[in-house]
Amino acid sequence: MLTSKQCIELEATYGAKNYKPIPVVIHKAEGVWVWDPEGNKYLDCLSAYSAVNQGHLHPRIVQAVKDQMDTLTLTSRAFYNDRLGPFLKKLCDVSNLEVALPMNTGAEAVETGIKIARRWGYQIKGVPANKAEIITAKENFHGRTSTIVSFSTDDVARKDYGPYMPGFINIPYNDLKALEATITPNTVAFLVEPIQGEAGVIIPDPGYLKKALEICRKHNVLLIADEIQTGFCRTGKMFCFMHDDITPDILLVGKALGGGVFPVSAAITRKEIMDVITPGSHGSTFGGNPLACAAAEAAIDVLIDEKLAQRSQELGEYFLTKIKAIDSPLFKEVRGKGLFIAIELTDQAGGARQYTERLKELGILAKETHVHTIRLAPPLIIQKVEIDWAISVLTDVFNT
Ligand code: IF1
Repeated sequence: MLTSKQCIELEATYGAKNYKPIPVVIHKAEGVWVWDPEGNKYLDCLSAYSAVNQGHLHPRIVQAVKDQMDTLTLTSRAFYNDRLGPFLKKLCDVSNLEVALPMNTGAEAVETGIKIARRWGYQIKGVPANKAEIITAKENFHGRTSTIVSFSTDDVARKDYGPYMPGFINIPYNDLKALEATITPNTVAFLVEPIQGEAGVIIPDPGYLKKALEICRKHNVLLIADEIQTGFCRTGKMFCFMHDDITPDILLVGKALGGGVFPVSAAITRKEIMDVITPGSHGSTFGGNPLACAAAEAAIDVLIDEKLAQRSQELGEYFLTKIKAIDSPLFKEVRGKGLFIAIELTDQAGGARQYTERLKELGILAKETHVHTIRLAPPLIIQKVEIDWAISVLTDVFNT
């Protein structure tokens, strides 16, 4: 077996330098725990950016994939396969929506949402050709394609990738007045994260999404919710929009839909909107493949049968309360919804990275976001004793 050092050196030599990982090599995993090649054990408090909500190697998901692997893996969409229909039905049922278009990565789901909204704008709303506008929020993160980085406000993600895609207008997050003031007759959609993940778990005022939807309805604009990170029980409900008792016009999902096994994503909407997508106008070789569908169906079943929304809600509250109780001069703010938690450190703390590296030394894997924030998002199957252990480590690191 390669040592951690060898693995890191190989990546440094043969890999592009588009990441700066915490210096830990993960060799195997089970549930909330991961191990490096030397046998050190760590609590995973990132969950692959919420793609492993069900826990690593969930036996039911692994079994579903193994069974499917022996039967059928890939057909393309040139033919039907017997796993896609049942998967789409399940996905629509849990989303309160009617029809879904399966893709692979989150960025592809976002691209799909943009394409649906633009077509809807031209063909249903009657926007003049090539004039469609989509409103987005500053500090957004929706992925890394050339179109998506066009409306990023993060210079690191965007710089020197132009020419940029036109047709996007950024407004401040959590600002309903700006939303209404920015809508024009050519606005087709407002694309927004219900909680901004990469920006540092930024939670808008209660009712933000509900009021945004009202404004969108009033002006015949589609609300597109990017729940790629907030979805599938991360925030204490199946989807974050459910806290507001609404349903967006277009819902974008990914990450945990693949059960930690495959990239599986989708754009989900109502029939009358999705009908603008016609044969040949969109697709993907791997989107809707039977292996992905098997993983995704099991992934959704696990969330429901193990009541992971409720667990996320209850354990999230417990974890958040306990973190807030750590008396640390380094904390500027501790916030969260469900098991989606962030610790924002003071400027004096000198950057979050040294603390994520220290946490790693003590057996907790977490990742800083931007300079000052540490995100804590363990698999939703985490147990109270494991949270208690994490609190003791966090106390060691921060109660200085
Ligand atoms: C990386 C961040 C998290 C997302 C939302 C779409 C996508 C993402 C709300 C695109 C992806 C990932 C990408 C990953 C790191 C991670 C991330 F820090 F970059 F912003 F989670 F916070 N919408 N987020 O959060 O999905 O195409 O990646 O499947 O390394 O870029 P994707």
